[in-house]
Amino acid sequence: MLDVVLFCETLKKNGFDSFSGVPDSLLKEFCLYLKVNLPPDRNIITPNEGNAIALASGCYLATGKPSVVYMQNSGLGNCVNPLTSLADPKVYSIPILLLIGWRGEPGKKDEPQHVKQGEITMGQLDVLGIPYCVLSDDQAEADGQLEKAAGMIHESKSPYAVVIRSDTFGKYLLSKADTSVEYELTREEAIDLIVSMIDESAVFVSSTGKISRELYEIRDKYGMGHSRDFLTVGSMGHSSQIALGIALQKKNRRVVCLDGDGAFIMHMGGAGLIGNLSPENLIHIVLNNGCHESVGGQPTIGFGIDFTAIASACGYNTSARIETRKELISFLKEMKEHKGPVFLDVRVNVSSRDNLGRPRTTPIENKNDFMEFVGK
Ligand SMILES: Cc1ncc(C[n+]2csc(CCOP(=O)(O)OP(=O)(O)O)c2C)c(N)n1
Repeated sequence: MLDVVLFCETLKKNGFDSFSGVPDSLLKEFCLYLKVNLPPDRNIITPNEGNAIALASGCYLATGKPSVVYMQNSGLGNCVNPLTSLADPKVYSIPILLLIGWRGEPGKKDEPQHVKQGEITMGQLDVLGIPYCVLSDDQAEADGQLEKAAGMIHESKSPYAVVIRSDTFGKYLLSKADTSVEYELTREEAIDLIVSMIDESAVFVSSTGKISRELYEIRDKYGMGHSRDFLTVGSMGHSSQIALGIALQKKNRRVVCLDGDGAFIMHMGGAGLIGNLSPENLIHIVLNNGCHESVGGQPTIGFGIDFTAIASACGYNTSARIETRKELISFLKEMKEHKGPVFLDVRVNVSSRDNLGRPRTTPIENKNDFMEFVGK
């Protein structure tokens, strides 16, 4: 295993002192090191991975120094366009060091949403023409790889990728997510109240990470089955548009989107479409804990944005911020009086159960059950 402190020192020795990206559970220790040791303007967590490529490009234009961009391999899709039409040597030729967490590595057990991405990661880099190495877990070898990467980046003035396997980094500090108790509700309690107070005919579309896992367990607890829920286990940031697609087709059915703040911010433009198309049966709920809790608790800008003002400006007919249990209960009790689309910014604590399970159904089973329920 690599010592993340030594890894970051080697990066520094090779001239890398600016970082941006979207966190990943596989890079949790690395992200934690950056959070603890760098000033906020040297480690910028971006809404999505494409933004990080653009930010690193701006940084290079201003300083002539390449930056590091980190991401989970599922983020590669979000940066294909800026990698091919901005950083590529045939366009502006911008040197960037990519650190890519390899979820779904063939031969290793992982969740269904990572399997395909794990298989094609190297192929994607090949197609993009980005040279890469798989980071060794031997310190001396890894140092050599980083030195070589830095040399190639400087010479070619273009991106180079270091692909990182699971369990490459040893523990840094206690590496547990900061648990904040700023707000009264936990995310799980908020979901529980929403599930139990919204009419049983409503369908749910939940976002990737622990939101979907908690929703799944809550349905078990109430013996409701899982056919009302489309669990968007991958496709971070897209659940509100899936919900929109359903709401526009099934106007007599209430459609609830359970979103995360990180996911909402990742593709916030979708809010404009919801507001403009204005389906009255859509309820869009952001469970806002101000961080990416599912992958280690790295901060989002969720507490620094007035989501309700954005939703109103986009054209949602109702938008409200909920900070307490009482406020949530009273809003849900009067749900029928609120004209949709409804937007709720529900503030929740950073907390989740250690024994939280994972969906036992496959994504295809989930899709089939859901379509049958929606079709009724
Ligand atoms: C495109 C993409 N980038 C990164 C990830 C890794 N990832 C999975 S869940 C998650 C955090 C989600 O944060 P948020 O939506 O705020 O929900 P929370 O975990 O706090 O409930 C991230 C970054 C991903 N799945 N897809």
